[in-house]
Amino acid sequence: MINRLRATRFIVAQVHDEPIIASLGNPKFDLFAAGDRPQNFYMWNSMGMAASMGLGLAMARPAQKVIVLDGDGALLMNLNALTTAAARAPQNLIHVIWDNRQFALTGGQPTHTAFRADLAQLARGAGFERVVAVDTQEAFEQAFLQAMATPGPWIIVARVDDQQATARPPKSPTYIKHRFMQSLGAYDT
Ligand SMILES: Cc1ncc(C[n+]2csc(CCOP(=O)(O)OP(=O)(O)O)c2C)c(N)n1
Repeated sequence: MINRLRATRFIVAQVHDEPIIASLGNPKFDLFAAGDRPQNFYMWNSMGMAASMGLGLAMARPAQKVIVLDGDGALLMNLNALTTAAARAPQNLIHVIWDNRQFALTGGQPTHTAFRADLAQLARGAGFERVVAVDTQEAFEQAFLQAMATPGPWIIVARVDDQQATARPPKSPTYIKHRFMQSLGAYDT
């Protein structure tokens, strides 16, 4: 099984100024722990919205890879994000889903992937062609490097352990948003 923090550290070591949008809960906590940077967007509370935000940004900035770090629970709350992203199919989108089969942050309640749901199959059914399911660090690294080097959109479903994150990013959405937009050159000043 993959350790989410270790895999997130690998991602942060590979990127330069590519934006990373991290879903609420452990994905964003581990992104902060792996390396804070203005190009990190930490989603607070808006469950499922990292996927939608990543799609919008990827469409607006086609020349740059846009990375989304999602949780299985969050994505399952916004499954239509998959069908919309597959229909638009921005080649620069890399959507990583950390599947720990639970809503870890709120007490470890099982998500539907703990029963019969398969996120890679759902992504294929939505229309994605480049879908990889991985359960070792080595396979994850290989998949991520391929996604960075070749056109997508890419979906990487990574089976992770249930380790909880310990670090917490800043809690001001306004600060996070302005810093992020400035890093993208979205402001004149
Ligand atoms: C609409 C909505 N319902 C519930 C919550 C409470 N909530 C915050 S994080 C979370 C669990 C997220 O699960 P997942 O995306 O799988 O990440 P994990 O916690 O497992 O890392 C829940 C239920 C919320 N923020 N918004």
